[in-house]
Amino acid sequence: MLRSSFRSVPVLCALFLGLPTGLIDGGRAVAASSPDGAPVVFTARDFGFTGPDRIPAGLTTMQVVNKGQDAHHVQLVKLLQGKTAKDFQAALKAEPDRLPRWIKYVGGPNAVLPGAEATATMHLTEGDYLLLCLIPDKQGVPHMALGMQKALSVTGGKPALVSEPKAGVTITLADYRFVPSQPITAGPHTIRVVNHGTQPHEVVVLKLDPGASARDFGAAFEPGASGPPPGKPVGGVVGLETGEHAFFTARFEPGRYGLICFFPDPVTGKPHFMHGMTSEFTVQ
Ligand SMILES: [Cu+2]
Repeated sequence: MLRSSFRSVPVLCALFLGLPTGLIDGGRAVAASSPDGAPVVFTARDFGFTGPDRIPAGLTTMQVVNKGQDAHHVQLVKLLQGKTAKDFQAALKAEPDRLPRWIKYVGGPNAVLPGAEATATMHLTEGDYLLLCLIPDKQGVPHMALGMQKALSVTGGKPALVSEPKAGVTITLADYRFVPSQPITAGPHTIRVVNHGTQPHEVVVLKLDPGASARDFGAAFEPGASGPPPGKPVGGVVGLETGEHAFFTARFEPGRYGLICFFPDPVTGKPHFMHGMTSEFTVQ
């Protein structure tokens, strides 16, 4: 299942099929009213998101609860130039092999398995956003083309958070590597992620099987690979633009972990892990 979830990320951009109209939830606007610091919760299923249609601008903690049978994440993108969710669908139909240039990658909680949840915190300015799941199914069709798109309006109002969370560790994203500021210890952590690369990057945190590397995990999704990936995704932050930062929270148990980026390189088309964007660490 997980294997199929990530297998086609290398060719993700080639796999956007024509999107049926009406996939994007056009339901009533519902404002999220969360107490101080409480996350805005979205539920992921096979294949769709449910959650609020409208939230206040500002520092926002977003949680994805995976109630599906497959791995899911939330890639939050901002629609620029006054574009709408319908424009997004039309652009993908017209040019199925790439995402439109007028979107901005603004993070979101990264992949978790069924029954698990992940949390990320981002600065959200006013505007129109989409929640997307870029993870492909067994046939290589991204979940977003199967219905995992949700419109989100970010408007003025009182944000749930007023100051950034305190992060003990920063993971810097570069072309093509992860640079942690210090070792990650056992227990719960809030981790700051900043992209100092020249293109969007993500960080997927992996709980690795004994003896496995993050590169081994990535290799399980390359064409022709067989067998399940040696580990599982336990969150992180999905694609972030150059210069942007976000936070995620995760609880680390003693053991072996990895970091990996599946974002495709615009020149080679290969996922960044094939350019070396993986690393491992041991939590004592
Ligand atoms: Cu990357």
